[in-house]
Amino acid sequence: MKSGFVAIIGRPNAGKSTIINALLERKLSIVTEKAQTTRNSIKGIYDDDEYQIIFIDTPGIHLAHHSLGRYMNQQAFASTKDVDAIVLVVDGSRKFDAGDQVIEDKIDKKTPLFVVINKIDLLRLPEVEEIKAKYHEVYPKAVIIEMSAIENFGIDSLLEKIKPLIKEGPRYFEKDALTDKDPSFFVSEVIREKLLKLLKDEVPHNLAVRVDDIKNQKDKCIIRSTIIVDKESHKGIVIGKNGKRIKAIGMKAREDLEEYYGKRIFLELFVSVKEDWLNNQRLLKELGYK
Ligand SMILES: Nc1nc2c(ncn2[C@@H]2O[C@H](COP(=O)(O)OP(=O)(O)OP(=O)(O)O)[C@@H](O)[C@H]2O)c(=O)[nH]1
Ligand SMILES: [Mg+2]
Repeated sequence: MKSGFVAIIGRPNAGKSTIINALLERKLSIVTEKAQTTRNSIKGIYDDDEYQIIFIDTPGIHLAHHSLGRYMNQQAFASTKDVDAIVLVVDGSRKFDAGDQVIEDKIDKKTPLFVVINKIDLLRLPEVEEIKAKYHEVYPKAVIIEMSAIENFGIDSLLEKIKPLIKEGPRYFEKDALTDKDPSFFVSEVIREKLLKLLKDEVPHNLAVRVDDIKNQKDKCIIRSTIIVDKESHKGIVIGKNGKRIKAIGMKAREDLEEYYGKRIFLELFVSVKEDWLNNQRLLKELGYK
């Protein structure tokens, strides 16, 4: 058996989580059109009997304005330590800028690097060539791969190019395992995804989801969860007029969770205000950002 670890890093919104989901052919990591969707490193396990490759999805590297943001960046860079390869995902429709330079400055140059130019479905051919040339100049030793993750283009090519780097090793996780995270992490992420999708502006970035209880019974699963916001005004926005918005969020989350658990879900959502939790070390830890 061959086994190894591969970190997937890049700027927010580049398509990292979309790519890990496509590699695993399962929905592991939440995806939204908003930047800074992923907040933790998440291991996704690919296993085809010959190879077990543990892909690590990571938060987008950005200029942090609070402790949570610093934690997210630290998670991303820490994930690149002791891996067999790094996959740097870039949004091909954006020009190389100072934020991309920060990554170049910090990235470990000894680890084999793949640069994935994603979202090529949005580009014309000369634009693809231009951005490839730029990344070839910045990372002369990297293998550059064109991709459109939403169209599943380039995913197999990436996998086939990574495989030769993976050496003999143990099966680190059970064959059927999808991730290293426990079910409550998955549940909280599904709820957070719906919040991100149904809320506008700064609200989604300032909230967290805590799962208080999961009662997984034979024919149903009862889940209690609290949405943490950092301002009283945000609480009202999350709840909506006559509770309309939180109801919609709960309904959408329940649909996904019923599919995941394969049984009926009873989901109870609460909203709690914890001022400036994004800078509170104790709360960050409690919410799994540690
Ligand atoms: N047009 C296009 N959109 C894409 C492609 N891949 C991903 N997207 C979209 O880009 C947005 C961000 O995708 P994510 O996978 O959440 O990006 P991410 O890099 O994980 O983002 P963070 O977790 O915020 O760092 C979503 O709206 C995706 O549907 C692609 O190949 N083409
Ligand atoms: Mg992501």
